[in-house]
Amino acid sequence: MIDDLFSRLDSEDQRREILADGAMLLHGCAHAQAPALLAAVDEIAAAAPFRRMQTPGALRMSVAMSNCGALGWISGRQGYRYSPLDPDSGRQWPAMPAVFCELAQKAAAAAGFPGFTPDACLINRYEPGSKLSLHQDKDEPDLGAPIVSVSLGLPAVFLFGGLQRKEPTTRLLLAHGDVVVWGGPARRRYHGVQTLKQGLFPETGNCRINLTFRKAGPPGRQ
Ligand code: MD6
Ligand code: FE
Repeated sequence: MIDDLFSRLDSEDQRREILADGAMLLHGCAHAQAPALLAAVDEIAAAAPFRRMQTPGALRMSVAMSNCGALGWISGRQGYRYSPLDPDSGRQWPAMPAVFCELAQKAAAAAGFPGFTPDACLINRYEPGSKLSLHQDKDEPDLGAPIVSVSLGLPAVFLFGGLQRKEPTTRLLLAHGDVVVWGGPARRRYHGVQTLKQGLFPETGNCRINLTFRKAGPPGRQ
């Protein structure tokens, strides 16, 4: 009886929500893998520590970042780009763990993008007070591949806009285990994350961790 109730809640927790043409929210899709994902984040951060990067305008981002995979997203006075090396250590980024890759592939396929093979995973760490301003993801040469975004830890309000910065945004609460996939016509939509509120989520040390999986290498190459 109780088991029935929980399996029903589990399946309800896995509902899919279409956000726009090409964008889908898979509620709870990463819930079962969350402990393994968080353990892997700790290992990655031991080799490539979280750091608050500088923007081209010389401001410091409030979100702390690291990467894993063949390419990592970096920001500095020279602009935004992908690099095979961590500029802080001069070494390659840690390899992408199998549990990351498998989840990203599964989520992309569930959202209608089969065959997604990410070569980059940007790891964002938000502490209460951190936010990410409205932006487009356009540093990847192959805009045909989707982005898979996994939310862990404290909930955050995600702002989902249009193709022009001035278009209105919708607010979306992203909870622990939620996965957003977007590609196709949604790939260049503006989006951001509102200032993270205080909360209790001991598994992540009271912060929010976001994994965004991308294909950042040249088009066609897998
Ligand atoms: C975040 N996410 O959720 C930041 N970008 O912390 C992103 O900037 C993002 O979630 C592209 C696609 C999905 C995303
Ligand atoms: Fe983004």
